[in-house]
Amino acid sequence: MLVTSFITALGLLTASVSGHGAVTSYIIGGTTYPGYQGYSPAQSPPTIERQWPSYNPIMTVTDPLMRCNGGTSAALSTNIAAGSNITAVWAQWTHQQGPVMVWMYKCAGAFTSCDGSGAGWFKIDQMGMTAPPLTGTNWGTAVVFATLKWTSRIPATLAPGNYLIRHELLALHQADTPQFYAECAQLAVTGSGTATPSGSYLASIPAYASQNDPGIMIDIYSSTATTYTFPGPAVWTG
Ligand SMILES: *[C@@H]1O[C@H](CO)[C@@H](O)[C@H](O)[C@H]1NC(C)=O
Ligand SMILES: [Cu+2]
Repeated sequence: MLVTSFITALGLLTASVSGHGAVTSYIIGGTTYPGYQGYSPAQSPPTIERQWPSYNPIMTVTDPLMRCNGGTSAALSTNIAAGSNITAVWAQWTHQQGPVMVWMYKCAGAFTSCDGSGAGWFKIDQMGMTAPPLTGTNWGTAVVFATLKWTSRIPATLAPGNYLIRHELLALHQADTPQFYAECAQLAVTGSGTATPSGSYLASIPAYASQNDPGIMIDIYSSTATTYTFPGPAVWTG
């Protein structure tokens, strides 16, 4: 019993370190901004990325860790012009079934008081399954698997201000056992845009959808679906 528990614990620990993943840096306009390195090394210089505790998956869409993998602050932020691109970089990633969803949240003021609460999150980008089968590799997370990167454009008309950007990988390789991975960075968007999303484009995180949403609770091995429907709101393009 003790031995079994120990082996199970060891197995989980090994999986934590060798599998899974988290955003570990960002590239904007050819400049790399180091992100937080949560697991190893445990220490990290000041970054634009909110600190996160581990590479481990979040198993329920209602978990408070969903917001920014638990990260509540970062020492730095960086400017980014509306209409330009940001690339998130993962040090490692191992799953190929499931969507990538990129979200933003407009802070009311300073980053230090920006907690991401309320229905202020909107999607700027996402990629689900571009062609069946569900068990194949025509998925957003398969792009991250192959490149360890994901590039999105900040909507050109987005009003300037302080924003959180949140990169979410939803791994669906285990039947009816969704795994969420999400980290956030702090961006000061510049430009002369005046647009901000409203209404149906906005959601709260955690709980932007139900755990039983068909895009979350899915058995890709027994389902015969030939398309994938994302959980959460539609992408806002500005
Ligand atoms: C910016 O990102 C978009 C979305 O990924 C991509 O289509 C476009 O090629 C990128 N542009 C540049 C200059 O990298
Ligand atoms: Cu994993």
